[in-house]
Amino acid sequence: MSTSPVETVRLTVAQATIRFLVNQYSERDGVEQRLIAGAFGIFGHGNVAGLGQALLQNELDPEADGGEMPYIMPRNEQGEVHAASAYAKSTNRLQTYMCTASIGPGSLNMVTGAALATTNRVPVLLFPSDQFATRYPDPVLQQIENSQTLDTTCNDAFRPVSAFFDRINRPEQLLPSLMQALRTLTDPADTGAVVLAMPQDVQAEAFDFPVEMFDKRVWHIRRSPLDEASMKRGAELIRNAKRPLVVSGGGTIYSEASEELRAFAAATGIPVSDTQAGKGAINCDHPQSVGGVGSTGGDAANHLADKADLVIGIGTRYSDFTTGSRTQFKNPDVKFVNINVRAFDAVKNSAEMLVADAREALTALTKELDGYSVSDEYAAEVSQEKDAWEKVVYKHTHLDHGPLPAQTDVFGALNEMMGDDDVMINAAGSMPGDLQALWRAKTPVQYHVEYAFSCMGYEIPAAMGVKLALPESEVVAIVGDGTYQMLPMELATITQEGLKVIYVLLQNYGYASIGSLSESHGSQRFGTRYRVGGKAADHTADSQKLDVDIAANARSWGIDVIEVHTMDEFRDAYRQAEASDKATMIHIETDLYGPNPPSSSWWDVPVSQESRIESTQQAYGEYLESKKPQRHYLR
Ligand SMILES: Cc1ncc(C[n+]2csc(CCOP(=O)(O)OP(=O)(O)O)c2C)c(N)n1
Ligand SMILES: [Mg+2]
Repeated sequence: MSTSPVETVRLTVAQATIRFLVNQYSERDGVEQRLIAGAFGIFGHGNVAGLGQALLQNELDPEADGGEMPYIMPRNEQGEVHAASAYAKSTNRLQTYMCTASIGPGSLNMVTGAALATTNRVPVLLFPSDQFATRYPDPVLQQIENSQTLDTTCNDAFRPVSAFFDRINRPEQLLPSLMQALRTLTDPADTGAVVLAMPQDVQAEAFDFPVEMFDKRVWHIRRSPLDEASMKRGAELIRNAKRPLVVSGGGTIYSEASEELRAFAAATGIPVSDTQAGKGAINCDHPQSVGGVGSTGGDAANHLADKADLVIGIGTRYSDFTTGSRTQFKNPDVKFVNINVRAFDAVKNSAEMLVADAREALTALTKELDGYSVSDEYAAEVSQEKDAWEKVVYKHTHLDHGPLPAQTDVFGALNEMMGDDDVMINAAGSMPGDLQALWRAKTPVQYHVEYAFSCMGYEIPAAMGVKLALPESEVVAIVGDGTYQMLPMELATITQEGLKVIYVLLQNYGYASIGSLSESHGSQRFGTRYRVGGKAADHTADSQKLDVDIAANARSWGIDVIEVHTMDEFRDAYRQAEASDKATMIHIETDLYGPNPPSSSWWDVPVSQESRIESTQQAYGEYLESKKPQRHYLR
């Protein structure tokens, strides 16, 4: 019984959630789009009759909700969240998908995906199902019973990996919770995984919701301007620097600040290096573009970073790969100016904080620095470094290595054949390192490497997310054999949805990445090769190689597979895959031992201080040496 004059509509909590989400839009720079473009969901007793019923009702009569919430049935809950993250990344965080999962294991399968989204600062909206709020039938199937408290469920595991977490125990909580959820999703500084745990009984419970709750609502994605005083301080530091270097991260791309970055670099002559998330914001053929920086960067950027007296970080989190675990910036006087929407990131390395949107800040700084440019000597050094590294890039992408091709030859061929607006995806293994050093990106869309969480298994579902976001682009995911064996199952979803994507499967029978890391750190490639029988230490015995037929396995999900052995065959296969309207995998065996591009950086991976093994003792000595330049950057 309601005494309120407010007009209401009787819906279940799940139905109200879907109707609300259908009517939410994001807007930036005057362009509006649906914020939640669709739903992924795997059903069980936790959500089949709640969110499942609401999605069914929407599919049957979308007009009643004010629009469609297109539903896709994925195969694995981790996969669905990866796809949502990839979708969000491809739309520069202006749109995402919602994901629902059943209680217990289904929901927990989303935790890794949630962590990936939060680490990468991309929005995903997750609805894990939860046990009964009323507790009548406890313990329900898949309920963890905590003997110390009844108000903790397995979904509390989302708390440390979420940007926002809440549990809807009563229908009245839905609106305030949804408002905070969408505020977080659309906040450039706070965004990440937004998690609303939904008890199974509450999902199905009806309530008289105010009709105004379902009016169209537009979330304006703010561009925080740079305040005058910060801008002056930043400009002053830049004017006084002799060897400034920009480190451009994902924030530049999400802010769509490419043009402003290119103009800033051209006007000032300041060289621009990029991180894994930032590659492409400056086009590789821009005179000031010096390529990847840090542990997997190239010599041009790293030599400049070694001596930089001012690092201008734009939209970067300064991961250990970017800073060479705090050894890359060797100038004892090095200072930092950080442009970031998030004060948490802006303060890193004791920087002068320019808390602002990248595009706003770059526009203001370019204007303020009118007439300023770096010295002729420094400009000449920048272009020499750039030219020298470009020769190395060419060499390492045209090795003609044999008998097995090097993966860098595959990357070179792809880089030459793919269009500027096509998307190359990767996340884990030895590939991201080679790609950051060697890939030449001309647009901010082309290089999609998830290297914040570097999660094996991202690539296959990510291709689905990117293709849904960018249907006109050719979407190519490079997949290691290790990654494939970890999470191949969204290939079935790709087939089901008729999505045309291309997978490039690099078969090297194990972990090239961790194998070489292990070897250089004294652990002799232990446990890094797929083998049958014998001991894990016998990694070199080819006779023990476990020959999983990934090509046959991939075919079994319904996609086409082309098996190739040479680079010429690879190029032909790519053209064939491109011409096809069906998802295709190109399967190629590559050399486990590289060769990989030269490195002028370091990555801190601790070596055992004590050991009976000589290789470990030797590696420990080298480790101590490499650690010496490690700094806190306190100036
Ligand atoms: C989910 C997950 N588990 C473990 C790791 C640690 N790890 C990083 S790379 C790698 C091996 C990747 O193997 P593969 O896909 O074959 O690529 P390759 O190293 O051969 O290039 C592992 C186990 C990870 N990044 N993600
Ligand atoms: Mg491998």
